[in-house]
Amino acid sequence: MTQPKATPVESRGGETHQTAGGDIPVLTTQQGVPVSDDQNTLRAGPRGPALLEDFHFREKIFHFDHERIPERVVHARGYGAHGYFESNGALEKVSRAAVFKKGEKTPTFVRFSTVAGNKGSADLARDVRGFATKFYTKEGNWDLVGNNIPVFFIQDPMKFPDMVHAFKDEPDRGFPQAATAHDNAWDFISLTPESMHMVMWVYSDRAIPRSFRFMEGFGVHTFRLVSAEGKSTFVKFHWKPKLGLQSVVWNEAVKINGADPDFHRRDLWSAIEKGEFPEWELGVQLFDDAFADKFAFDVLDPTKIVPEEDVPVQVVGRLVLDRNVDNFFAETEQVAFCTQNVVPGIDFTNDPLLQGRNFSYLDTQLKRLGGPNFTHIPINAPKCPVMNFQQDGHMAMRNPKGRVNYEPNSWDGKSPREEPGPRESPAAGYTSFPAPVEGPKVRQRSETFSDHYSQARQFYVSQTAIEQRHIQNALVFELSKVSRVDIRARMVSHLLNIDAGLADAVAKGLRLKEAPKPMPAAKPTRQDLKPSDKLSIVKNPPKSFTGRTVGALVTDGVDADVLAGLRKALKAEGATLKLVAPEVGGVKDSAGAWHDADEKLEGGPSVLFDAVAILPSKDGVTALAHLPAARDFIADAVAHRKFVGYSAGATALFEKAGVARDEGFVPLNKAGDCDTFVAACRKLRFWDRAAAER
Ligand code: HDE
Repeated sequence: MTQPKATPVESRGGETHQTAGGDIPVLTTQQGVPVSDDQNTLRAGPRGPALLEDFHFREKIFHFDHERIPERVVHARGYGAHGYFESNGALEKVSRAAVFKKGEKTPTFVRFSTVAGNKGSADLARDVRGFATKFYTKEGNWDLVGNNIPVFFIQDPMKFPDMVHAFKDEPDRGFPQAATAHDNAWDFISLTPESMHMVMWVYSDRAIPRSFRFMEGFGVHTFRLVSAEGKSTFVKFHWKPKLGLQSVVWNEAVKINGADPDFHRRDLWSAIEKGEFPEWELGVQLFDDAFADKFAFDVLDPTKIVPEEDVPVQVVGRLVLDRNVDNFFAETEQVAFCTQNVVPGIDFTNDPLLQGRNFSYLDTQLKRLGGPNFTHIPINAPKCPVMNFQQDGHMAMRNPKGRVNYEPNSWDGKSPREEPGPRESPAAGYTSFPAPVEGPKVRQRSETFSDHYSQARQFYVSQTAIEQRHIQNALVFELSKVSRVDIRARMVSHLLNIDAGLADAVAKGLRLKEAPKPMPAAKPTRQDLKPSDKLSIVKNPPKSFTGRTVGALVTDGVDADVLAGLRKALKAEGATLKLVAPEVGGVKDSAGAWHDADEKLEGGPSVLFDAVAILPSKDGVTALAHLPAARDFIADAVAHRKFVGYSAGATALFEKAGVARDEGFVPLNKAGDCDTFVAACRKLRFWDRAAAER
């Protein structure tokens, strides 16, 4: 465990007035005036009216009234952590960026987020997750503002406000919160065929990750890397989680949102507090103009991927998150990512969405952080020298001395000057890659952006049967919340262009009275692309239970050896054991030893764990089986295809809960059985039980 943090008073202190007693700082106003009474306002007599001259009260309330800043217009709910990026040097020849030099360790700050919900919404909303990384490099800040899904809904930034309006709560009624299961969202989607590929991803398990630690990240757009010699290479960025990918199932997500709306932020925070630092590999797909020209899709189209089978992902470094924030507002809330923040050796392409983003992020920070000096806030300030002649403005914190505030000047010759190069010199300033540009001014979508169904199909057919069923169920769930039948039918028309089986399952799930016709497509000849195994989560299991948690339901008399064995086996795996008991105080084991519980049963449902162990004693199970929360605990674990370890005493609870044992159940009668149980848990889910699911 890390050391407890400094108390707020200490960390807010610095030099302080001391109390008469000596070592406690005196409370002061913002002006530093010592306060004698912080409990009572100044008034004319004990029962009289408040006095306007109470400057302490007025200042305190004034400051409180202004505590909130506008939440982000999208990605409002997020959670951040500090860490570092360590380069393995594989990109040294491809990019001149210092961040990619072999062995270079660059401090980073990452913020994960959901997109649609407000700041107080629940973590397990079905949504894209933001994965934004700020690299404080020696040559300035580089922001890689990505998502956990490699494509996007739209191809042109002009449509972003419409898309966001349609997805968020409806303007007349102000709901639903953090959900696309409503008419406006599906009206927009079904009128926007370019979103179909993204629809496959968002209604797959990718949009309900088990935790931030178990999800991939993507830069989405094609970027450029530029070498010291000025050679450009196209690049797509990937973050690959060291712990592998894992998602929850929808019924679990719904229940987690009730049981622990902070499930994802708590998970990240606790992992870092425990010293289990989450880690990702940074991977790149590199390709040149020749590949871009022959590739079946336009590499500038953000609704398309480049399959890993076509261009393999090469690992170029690792990201480790090893420090929680000290102050959520100062760091996570005030961090300002801007896609325009690039460093020498990293450049943009003409992806229209990326070009639009480059305007939006800078603009939105002005509103959110209140002025042009948001780069002075410590979380946004580069960790390399910053020297220019920009000055003044709201909250200016960097205020240089002296007379010179312009360039060129003829004063002391020590004020900053630009450094044009040569490019290969490490000191050379940022130069844009001189990509030739010509053409008429038009508002026109390129023909090469017009195939909206082929990659959507490729994603769908690359999934396992269980993952396909989850997509079908998600679409049926969402469209069942849409009141207009014509919108439901319009969506099925699109699905007919993706996969007949998918369209059929959704049409049946909705019970459409009439079978819709396929949507006329801009490019009617959908290509049947080769399936890509990398697109499936289930086909790429982590083969380890590291970083996961078992919830053990225990009563008095729990077998002391089994409990010790389970703790040991999980520790060896790098996993955690949490005890769930009828009372939070804890239980006494069969040897008479006391174990504090981590959760009271009602507050620790099985949805919060990756696998469960049901370990009541034979005496303890009778009372346990009477508790609805105990029956839900096991029934949900089974419905969510979790592995179940169990004591002999547990069978009475299974009977009461109407649960039948299968091969996903592992008996835990002695300490030695625990290794078998943990080995089973490495598969994460007993998917074979899925046969029972519709
Ligand atoms: Fe964003 N996006 N976005 N976005 N985005 C914002 O900037 C925008 C897009 C992403 O944790 C905003 O600081 C436009 C794609 C993340 O602070 C805003 C378009 C991708 C975050 C904005 C897009 C993203 C944002 C709101 C279409 C994945 C959270 C607050 C042209 C590659 C960053 C803010 C954080 C945040 C605009 C599309 C990722 C309004 C106009 C594609 C992870 O500027």
